Amino acid sequence: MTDPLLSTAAAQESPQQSITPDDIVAQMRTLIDAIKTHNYAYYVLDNPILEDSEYDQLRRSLLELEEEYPDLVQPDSPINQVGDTPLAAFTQVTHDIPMLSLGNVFDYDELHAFMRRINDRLSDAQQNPEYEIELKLDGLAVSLKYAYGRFIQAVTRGDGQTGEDITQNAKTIRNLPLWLADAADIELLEVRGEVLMPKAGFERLNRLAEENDGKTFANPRNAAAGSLRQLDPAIAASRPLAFYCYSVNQGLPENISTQSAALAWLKDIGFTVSAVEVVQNPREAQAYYESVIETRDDLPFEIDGTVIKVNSLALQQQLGFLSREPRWATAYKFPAQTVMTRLHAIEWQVGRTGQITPVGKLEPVKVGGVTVSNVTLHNFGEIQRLDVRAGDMVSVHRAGDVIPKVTRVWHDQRSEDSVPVKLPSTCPVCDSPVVLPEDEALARCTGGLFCPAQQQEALIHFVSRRAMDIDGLGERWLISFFEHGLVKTVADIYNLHNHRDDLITYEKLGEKSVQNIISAIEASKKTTLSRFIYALGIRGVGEGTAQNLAQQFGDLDSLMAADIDTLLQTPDVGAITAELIHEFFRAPHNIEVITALTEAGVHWDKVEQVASEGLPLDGQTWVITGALDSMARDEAKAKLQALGAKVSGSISAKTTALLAGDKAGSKLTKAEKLGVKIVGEEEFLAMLEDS
Ligand code: I6G
Repeated sequence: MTDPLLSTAAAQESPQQSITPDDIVAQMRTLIDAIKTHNYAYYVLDNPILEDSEYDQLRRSLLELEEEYPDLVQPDSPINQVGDTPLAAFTQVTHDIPMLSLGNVFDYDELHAFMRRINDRLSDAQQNPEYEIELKLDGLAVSLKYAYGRFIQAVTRGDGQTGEDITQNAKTIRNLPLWLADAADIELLEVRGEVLMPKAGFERLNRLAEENDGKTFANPRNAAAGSLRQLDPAIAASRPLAFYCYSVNQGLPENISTQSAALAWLKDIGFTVSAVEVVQNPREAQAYYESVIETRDDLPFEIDGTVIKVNSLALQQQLGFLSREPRWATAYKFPAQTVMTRLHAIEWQVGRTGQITPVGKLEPVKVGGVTVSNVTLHNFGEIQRLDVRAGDMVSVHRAGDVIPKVTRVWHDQRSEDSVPVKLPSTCPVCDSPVVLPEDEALARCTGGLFCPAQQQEALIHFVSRRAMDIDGLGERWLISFFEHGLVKTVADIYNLHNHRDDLITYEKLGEKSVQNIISAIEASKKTTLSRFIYALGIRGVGEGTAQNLAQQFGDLDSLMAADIDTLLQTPDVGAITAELIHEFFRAPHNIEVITALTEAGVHWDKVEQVASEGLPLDGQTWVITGALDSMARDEAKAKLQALGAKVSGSISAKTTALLAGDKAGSKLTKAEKLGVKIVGEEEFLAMLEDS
């Protein structure tokens, strides 16, 4: 992005030109407009139109002009929007007109009742007035004052009567106008609105805090409140805040007679306002409310409802106030998206592919309009991250169609006898051992072939074309046989011929269809070792890995007996997969099923293993550590193995060489200690090239 404005300051240095004050002001105004446009795009729309460096240059150009011509500094110059000196405390300010709160409605009936109450107070001629609807932004209400167009004061709502003077902080809000040229003849203009932090800015701020081990905020509203409450305006200036105006409380031009026109005027004179809709009746108000619910996730800021106001300002005045709320306006709130409840228990569920996930059992609670009694806690790592225990009070969040989530644990309310959660060591369904491979988030049940929670998935995979290829035993029949209890494990498939009558009775299959199924099952008994390994459905073992395992081990017994280091010699098998294979063959139930399969007659021809003899690295053992620039470690491993080397996971005196990439750690130290040859990535690539 280049911008002709970037050269503005340089142009004014030319000695030939005679520059008038008007020229300088024109240059300043052009720069100010460009900076404001960028500020709006960046802070309000989160859609920057300039590179950071270009933006900085615009500001520098303006600053240079202002330093050289201090008398010409424009009242709305954004140069000052970076923060003054820190304050010792905020001053209390009494509002000229109290800052009231709004009543709430939560459904159509309540909305209707609100409008009926208004009708009850209006004359026959005034019945069913027009309403204006705005978004209810989830920020902090503030009042701003302008004297003859110049921003002079910002005050928080406080208790409604008295708030805190946050003028210095408010001045740093990039879309808050410091000068209103079109209101220069208004002695005192008071507007009110919300200061908020747009979602994208909030996420950026929290990400930055996390990277620097700083404090993160629970939500954009807290972040906005925390930012406004900073005594040091420089900190507030560094926060991505925005101001959205929703009312004029003093100084509105007399020709403006409706709330919607007041907002249009505010927009015209330089304020940011959110969407405005004018409706004629409760049905239209309801339809708009529902459309906002649909699109709320696409908005750049968080909202918690809509605000419905009688549009006529005269009628507003006539209706007046009831205690601390206007009678002519109400918030139509969205169902709460975050609520607190008690987490009674944490149960472990086994997924169709063996993943063990913790599920929180909640005291049922309404969130985002639906009752929630279960919440996924995703994995053991998430439990540790949240530090959540059975019995804790938790905040549950549900937005749109997104599944509910625990967003906060109220540790200060924890009972003293609560105990930390432990990962179960055995599967809650089949009792097989549970593994949590290093670097993996999900724990898994190792009883793949036996575990009832996984059996249906295991069956479908087993008969599939690229596995045992039992053509004729389609998924539909298989699931039905499973549901009727005719097959539980994959080994039961080879016993179906003893249930011919059941097949005919349950599924109303003809003799011929049954015979076809049984023949297909019989034909599948002759297979290959690699298909059989693949058919077992071991996690991480796809077709390619199954072929490599068959080639590496030659027979099933050797594969089943292999330890992790031996498994790691197989091309394509990394630490996680090696651990999963190892565990799979240690689960007694899996062995039972495999034995039943071979006893039923499943067999394969002997595997022809390709000898590594004569290959350049035959007889050598390599270890790989660190990150390689040119390829993944698995690829490097496959290349070494293709050259005849064995690749091991640990360094010993028997290691021939260590291939050391970037950030090599303890393996490099150990190799150096043992005098093992160390090969860098360049040398390795040259070696591949040579061979
Ligand atoms: O707290 C508020 C938020 C939004 C409001 C409000 C509003 O309009 C969009 N409007 C009024 C009139 C009041 N509070 C009192």
